[in-house]
Parts: sequence; C-alpha cells; structure tokens
Amino acid sequence: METSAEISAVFARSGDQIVGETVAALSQRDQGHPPAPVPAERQRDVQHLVELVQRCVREGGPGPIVTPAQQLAADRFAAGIDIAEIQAAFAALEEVLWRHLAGSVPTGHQPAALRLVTTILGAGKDALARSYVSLARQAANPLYGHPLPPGPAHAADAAPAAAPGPAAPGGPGAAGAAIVRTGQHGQVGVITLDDLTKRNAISARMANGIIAALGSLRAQDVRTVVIRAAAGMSVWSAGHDIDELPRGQRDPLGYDDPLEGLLRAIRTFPAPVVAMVHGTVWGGALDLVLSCDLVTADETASFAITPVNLGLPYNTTGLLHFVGRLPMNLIKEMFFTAAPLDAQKAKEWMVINHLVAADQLEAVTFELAETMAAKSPMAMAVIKEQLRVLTDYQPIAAQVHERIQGLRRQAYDSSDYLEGLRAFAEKRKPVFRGT
Ligand code: KGJ
Repeated sequence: METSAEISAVFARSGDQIVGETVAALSQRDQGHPPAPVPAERQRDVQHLVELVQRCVREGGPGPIVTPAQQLAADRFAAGIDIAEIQAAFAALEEVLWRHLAGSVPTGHQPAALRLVTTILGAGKDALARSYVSLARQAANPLYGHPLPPGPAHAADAAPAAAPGPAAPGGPGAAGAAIVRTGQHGQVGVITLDDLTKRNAISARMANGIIAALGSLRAQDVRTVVIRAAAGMSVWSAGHDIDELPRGQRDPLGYDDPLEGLLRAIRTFPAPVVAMVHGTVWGGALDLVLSCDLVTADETASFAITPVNLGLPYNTTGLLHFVGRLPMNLIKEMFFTAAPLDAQKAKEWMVINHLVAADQLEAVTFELAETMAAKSPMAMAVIKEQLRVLTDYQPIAAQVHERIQGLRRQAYDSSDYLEGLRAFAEKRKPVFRGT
C-alpha cells in the first residue's frame, strides 16, 4: 500500500479518536494557560484541521492546507487571539498522529508516513506564522497608521453573540470572544461590531480588529463588505473610544490614531463597503460611516458629530471627508450643534442611500451588496480609487497647513479640551471657558 493510502486508512479507522485525543491534549495544556477557549469551538477547529490534513494526505502534499492556514491566521488576528493557541493545535495533532501511525503503519513504511504528516503540518504552521506575523508587522508599522492590537482577547472579554441571521458570521474564524466578528455570505463579507458594554466605541482594539477583518475578507476575495452592529444594539457605534484619547499635548486625531488608520483602510479597500446602520452613530463613527461607499439605514438610525462636546479640534483630513460628501451648511450645523440628525433628515440630506423599515434592512442591504458583488471587481476597484483621489486631495500650501495645525494645537492643549474629557468621564455637562 502506498503511504497516502496507509495514512488515509488510519484516518478512516480512527478519525474521531484522533480529534478527541488532540482536543484532550490541548485541554490538558490549558491547565497552565488560562483562559481556555470554548470547548465546542476547539472541537470544531481541531475537526477542521484534521479534515485539511486528510485532504493533503489524499493529494500527497501540503498544498490544500496553505490558504486555509493563512485565512485562519487573519481571522485569529482579527479576533485578537494569540497565535500560540492555533500553533498548539498543530503541535498536538502532530503528536497524536505520530502515535497512531506508529501503531498502525508497517514499520518499513513509517518514516515516509511520518515525513508526509510532518511536511503537511509544517507547511500549515509556516503559512499560519508568516501570515500572522505579517499582519502584526503591518499593524505595527507607523506607515500604515495603526499600532498593534493591545493583545489577545480573553474569554472574559466576550460580548453577547449576535442573533443568527444573514449577517451572523460562522466558520472557523468566528471566535466568541471577539468584539469584531467576520463572516461571509457568498461573495459578500460581513464585519460585525459587537462590544455592547462600550456601545461599540472605536478603541484601538476595535479599529485594528476591523482592519484585520478587512484584510482577511480581502484574502478570501470577497467582492463587497457590509459593516454592521451586532443584532439588538441600539447604538451602532459611540465613536472614538474617549478613554483612549490623549489627555492634551498631543494631537487627538493624528495620522497614527487607530481610527484614522481604519478610515484609510475602508477608503482604500478595493471593493465597495456598505455601512448598514441600525441605531445611533456618534462622532468618529460618523466619519467611518461616511468613509463607507454606501449607507443603508432604518428609522432607528441617527447621526451626530460631536467634537465640540469635548472641545476637540477635528482633523483636517476628517473635515475633508465631510466636505467631499455633504453640503457645507449641513456640515456646519452638525459640527456646531453636535445634534443628532434623525433618519428621515439624514435621507433628505443624502447621508444615507436607502432608508428602509427595520425588518427590511438586512434584506435590502444584502440585495444591494450582492448586486455589486456580481459586477466587475476590477472596474469597481479602479472607479472607487479614482473617486477617492478626486475627493480626498486638496492641495494646500505648507504654510497654510502649519497654521491650521498650530490653531488645532492651541485647542487640544487648552483646559477646555481637558474639561471635555473630564466631563465625559464624570458623566456631567462640560463647562467650557474658552481657554
Ligand atoms: N468612549 C468610551 N466609552 C464610551 C463611549 C465612548 N465614545 N461611549 C460610551 N462609552 C461607555 C460609557 O462611558 C459607559 O461606560 C458605557 O460605554 C455605556 O454607555 O459607565 P460605563 O459603563 O463604564 P452609556 O452612556 O451608559 O450608554 P447609553 O445610555 O446607552 O448611551 C449611549 C450613548 C452613545 C448615547 C452615550 O454613551 C454617549 O453619548 N457616548 C458618547 C458619544 C460620543 O459623543 N461619541 C463621540 C466621541 N468622539 C469622537 O468620536 C470624535 C472623533 N470626536 O472628534 O469627538
């Protein structure tokens, strides 16, 4: 019998046992590495890994494991899960497989069988590590404008899962502990914001999670992305995580701010991104919504841009996003009053493309997304990029730019800005003195 057939026979005889022993080995390892992942998820992940190895064995080489391992790395990076957890699954499976092969394959054939298994799992581990490290490096590179996520997620961070529905993601990457979840429906990718406790405020972790989710969906060749809040939330997003804004002496919305990196990632994503809005949108989250290519919403949606509540001088790039999208009198009213624009008015002012009843929102959004997903991706990517450069760039003299930065600096170095942040933390109205 040839090596592949012999290994396949071992899987056929003892597949469930191999999965069970690998899961047990991982659980034993967890005793020294809390917190442990959800058992059902681990079982599913190991099962998935075993199936991949089986496919590789059938094909006599590691080819089929490489792309799934890269996707796994991107999904896990997006979920903030440590790479060690996934690598451990590869190592545990390898050990279990060696035992089974040693017990079942004739002695003379064992070296070839072990070599094949080691090659397959080695290629998988290698692809996984390379992708994960490259995402981490990209996230850490200031040229990309977003720092590394603050660290792996813990089970204790878990937010309630969204109710199942067309936009609830599944698949091996959808970890329960994530505040950003990724799913796919045909060629439409879905990114779900799921941090109820902080009302989907855009922290570095949230921003980097969305950026990584976009990277992961891009690797899976999705043709349209929908960004939504988890089902049942009444706040789509509370905007920039105010707790993470610098306390004076530093530009609160500088180029390296994670939210800024996120806006760039959406605007340069080479396929349409649709914001599907159920609930209220605040501050930087409105910049995010306007950075998406289309907006669908239901009657619960409202939109407010609120830097004047914090005494925060908005950044010029951000203002340009508004200028490229909305009439100046509306921009001024929204910025100067910080008052929410309700869904009906938002439709009249073309903040949103489609205003529909809440029970129609998913259907309408996904129909729209699928329509775009069926069109030429190359034509769409280039048209999106052309429109972006036509609206994003305003040539201004260096002197003018420096003057504006100087004025902004006065505002974020002021005691009013500190008062705005303090008032938010103390849940009271700020008292601004203009100093
Ligand atoms: N940043 C940090 N924490 C937040 C944020 C935020 N943006 N929004 C809410 N939270 C926290 C609250 O402090 C509470 O923490 C918890 O989330 C639930 O909020 O007291 P804790 O539990 O420790 P809350 O207020 O109890 O919930 P709701 O009553 O449902 O009200 C939801 C609201 C979204 C209306 C309310 O939380 C709110 O007004 N948040 C601030 C909205 C805002 O103005 N965001 C704009 C931030 N500024 C910007 O994005 C930018 C870029 N800017 O230039 O200004």
